[in-house]
Amino acid sequence: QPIAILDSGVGGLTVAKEVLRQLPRERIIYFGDTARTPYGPRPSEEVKRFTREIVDYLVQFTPKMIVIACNTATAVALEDIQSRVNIPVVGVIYPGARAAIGRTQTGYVGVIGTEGTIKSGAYEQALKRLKPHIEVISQACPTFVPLVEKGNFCSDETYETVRESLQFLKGSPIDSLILGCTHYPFLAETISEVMGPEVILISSADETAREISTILHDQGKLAGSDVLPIHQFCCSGDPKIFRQIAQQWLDEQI
Ligand code: DGN
Repeated sequence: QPIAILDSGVGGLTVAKEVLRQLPRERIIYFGDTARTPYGPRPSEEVKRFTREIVDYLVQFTPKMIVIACNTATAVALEDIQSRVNIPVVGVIYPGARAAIGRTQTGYVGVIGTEGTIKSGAYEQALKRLKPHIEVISQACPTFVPLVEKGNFCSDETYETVRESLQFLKGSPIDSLILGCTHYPFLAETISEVMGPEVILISSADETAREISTILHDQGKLAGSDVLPIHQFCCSGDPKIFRQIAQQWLDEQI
């Protein structure tokens, strides 16, 4: 049985890559809703509906787990999906928050994400639940996802967009910055260049893959075969650009 991973587009590939690295025997089925990206500016009810539709599609493949590799969808639809299917459903917000708590020294944590994620306050809640006295400074970066979906990771335009968006956070006392959108690891080099070496960037991919591994292990559902699995990638929009980005990011033929 595969692990189903979904996102509004190519962002969830950053989680898929870490799952493939940590759990190379697992088969994955990925769905990127590239025709309807970005989710960030959409009303939460619409994101919830889109997430349900994708899950309804993915259950045909009888997955053993669903990974909502999109912060925007995790923020508004995780509980809804958990109540609709009887397999484990994992989001990316708690794992990201946990990773940040483990890394910050000063207790000042920055969060960047889509408008939907930042408006939901989901990271702030998760961080404060894990460590009540943490200081959280959040910033929505709505211009980042369209750059990534175009494959524009490191041009002058990208650098300028990132520099402008992060100006406020750069003047703040944070020592770690949560990339609270699964698309942002594609821009990590540029973000790091803008924020400087004293700010650690935290992606939820690593921690999410660890959580997946723990759940599968506890349920005795880790894949056992030595035969390398064949993965499936689906998208709702133009497969050409999706394939190009996926091949480049995962460094394999899609
Ligand atoms: N990858 C999605 C997230 O983590 O929020 C991006 C959402 C979007 O489509 N803007």
